[in-house]
Amino acid sequence: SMDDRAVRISKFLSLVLRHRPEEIGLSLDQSGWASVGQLIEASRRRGFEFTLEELQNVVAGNDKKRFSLSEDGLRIRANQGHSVEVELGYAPSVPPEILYHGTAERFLASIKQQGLIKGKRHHVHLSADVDTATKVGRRHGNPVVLRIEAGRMRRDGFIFYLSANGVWLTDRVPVQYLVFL
Ligand code: HQG
Repeated sequence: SMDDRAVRISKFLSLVLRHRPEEIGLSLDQSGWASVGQLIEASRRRGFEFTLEELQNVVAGNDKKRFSLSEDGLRIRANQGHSVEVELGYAPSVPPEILYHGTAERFLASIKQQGLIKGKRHHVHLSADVDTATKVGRRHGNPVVLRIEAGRMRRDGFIFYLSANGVWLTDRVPVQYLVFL
């Protein structure tokens, strides 16, 4: 499991690689990749120091495999969850018949009206198992897990992507594909 230091580095990486690269003067390319050297240097300049080895250990040991290094090890990106404009380049995939979404009780009334919408992120995030969905929901409050008829959605023309760390992504989930358990 991740120790405190690794969690701190992971949270910092999520911030700069998904949401606020400009905060440390970092630039991401259009696929979301940043230079590892520039990342370490830009972070150090802003007062958060970590070594290349620590970075590599965070990528390899991350509980949700949030980040990938390029094959040559020179670039890094977040696998999903961005709010900045990036094109991750995942190919459309055929989802399992049923996927799950973890949310909080207080969002249910609104979800029943609008379906699942993506908010600040690029996609709605779906999980292949109830356990993961429950954990995702708990981040927002009293967790509730919704079933999504992903197979039927796909046959109706909706497109699904599978991120490098196993998160299913789609643009939106209209109410008629949601099952409220
Ligand atoms: C909710 C984590 C009202 C939605 C996780 C969620 C995930 C609505 C919240 C990843 C709604 C958005 C993403 C509607 C959706 N009305 N609320 N119509 N439609 N919502 O954090 O899915 O640990 O942007 O249910 O593992 O919770 O960061 O999305 O509760 O993969 O790597 O609006 O973040 O990964 O919240 O989580 P978020 P999420 P990391």
